[in-house]
Amino acid sequence: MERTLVILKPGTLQRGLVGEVISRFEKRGLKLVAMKMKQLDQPILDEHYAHLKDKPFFQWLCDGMMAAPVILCCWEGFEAVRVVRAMAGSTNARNAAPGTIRGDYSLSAQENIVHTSDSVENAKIELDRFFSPEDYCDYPSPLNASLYAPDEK
Ligand code: IDP
Ligand code: MG
Repeated sequence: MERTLVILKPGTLQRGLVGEVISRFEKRGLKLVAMKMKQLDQPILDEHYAHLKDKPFFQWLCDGMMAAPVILCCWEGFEAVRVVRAMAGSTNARNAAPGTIRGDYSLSAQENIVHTSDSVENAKIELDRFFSPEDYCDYPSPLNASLYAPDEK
């Protein structure tokens, strides 16, 4: 099964939307395998958003990500990276379709509720950035037979 990183951004915590957003992933059938609350700092954001360091909004983005703690989650499921990314919706929340997380809870290109990994390769790198092996919990998933067919992967 794939694993992907979701970061509930500071605004999500400050607006009291943590439960709502986590509930979406739970209801979809994804499995929560690691979760923690953390105050991010500039060095880890320089690494996490390295692909955006030349953008004019880079420091505003980092400041927003340091305004309050974030909730880091690892969700597991078949094709979880693609599924979770689709649930988040377009980066600019004003373009995000209703029914997506960004499209239902935000109106900004920057303050857009969640970070989601954009590829299987980046999910592995990002999960290693924020979680250690001992952060992951292994537990039975008795509903798997109701969530997936035997030949799905
Ligand atoms: P993503 O979060 O949808 O993967 P990225 O291009 O990786 O989008 O950008 C990371 C984050 O940078 C976005 O989630 C958003 O918070 C911020 N961002 C991206 N583009 C803009 C922009 O044009 N203006 C302001 N903030 C932006
Ligand atoms: Mg991205």
